[in-house]
Amino acid sequence: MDIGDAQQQLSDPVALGQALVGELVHSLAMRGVVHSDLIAHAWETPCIHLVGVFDPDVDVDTPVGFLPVPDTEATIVARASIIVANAALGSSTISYGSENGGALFVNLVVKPGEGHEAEKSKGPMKGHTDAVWLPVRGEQHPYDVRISPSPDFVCLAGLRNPNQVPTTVMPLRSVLRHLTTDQLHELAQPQYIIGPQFTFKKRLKELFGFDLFVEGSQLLFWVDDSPWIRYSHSSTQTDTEESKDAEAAMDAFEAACKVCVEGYSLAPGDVILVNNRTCLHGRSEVGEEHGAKSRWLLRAYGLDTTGLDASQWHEDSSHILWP
Ligand SMILES: O=C(O)CCC(=O)C(=O)O
Ligand SMILES: [Fe+2]
Repeated sequence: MDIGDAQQQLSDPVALGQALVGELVHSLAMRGVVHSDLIAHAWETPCIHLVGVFDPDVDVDTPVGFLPVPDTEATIVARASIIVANAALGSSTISYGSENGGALFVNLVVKPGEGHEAEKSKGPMKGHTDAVWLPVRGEQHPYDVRISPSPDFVCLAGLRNPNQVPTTVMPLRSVLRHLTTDQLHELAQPQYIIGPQFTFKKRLKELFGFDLFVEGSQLLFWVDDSPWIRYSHSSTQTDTEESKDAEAAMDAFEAACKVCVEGYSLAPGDVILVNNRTCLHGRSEVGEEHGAKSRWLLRAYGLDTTGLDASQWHEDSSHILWP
């Protein structure tokens, strides 16, 4: 297949996922794996680490920004691997129009220079869920009913990771074991204020105005007896005038995350799917090195889109969600 054909197929991830998943489900069945058991397992596992699923030989330097993703054989097969992995879990590979122009895949790399974005790209990340300003699946956003849920899965493909910098995962059930019943109760009250993560901020401000804080948000949810979380240290606040207990519960939660860290070092050719409901994720410090052969992951999101309304999709796209 030439690059043009591959680009064409990647531009319709729904069709590509459907085309590839049949074969995958069949070969799993030959090994005695029942498809519905695989999906159930994915929801009981904080992070699925697929080792050596694509040939990572990449003949271009590591990019220095989220976009563009260079079209090479390795990045194409990495992207197709994520699309089929999501499809196997009953998820669609999706993006949001307000983040990175709706790009389905972005480079996670070190950005050279100074300023907030460059610094963030080099540093460690504490436990967070991605797209925290968006509601969890099943909840409505107070600004507009069209606002789509945050992703169920954060999907990362390893192209280069020379210093084996781990992506960190904090399973929520382990974190919650460190908290008291009162703290759990506080976290599940609609009393927190959530701001947007920086990758969404500019476009969301254009759409909704300056004050993007969502008040009255829960951080902890119980969905069919499973705990779900919506949290980012930098984007989650309390109204400190009234809510000392709410703030203390958040501090205890933050401390508990620190003692529940598991590391997943993505080797070139690996894919991980981190559950964005039942765990938090972050990473260790990356360092200054950029471009050349420095760390390079691709990221996409997976979401069960079956309950979404037609108005939540961007027009003319099978994968870009609103906003
Ligand atoms: O670099 C990593 O391993 C994870 C990065 C991440 O979680 C993010 O960019 O939101
Ligand atoms: Fe993240």
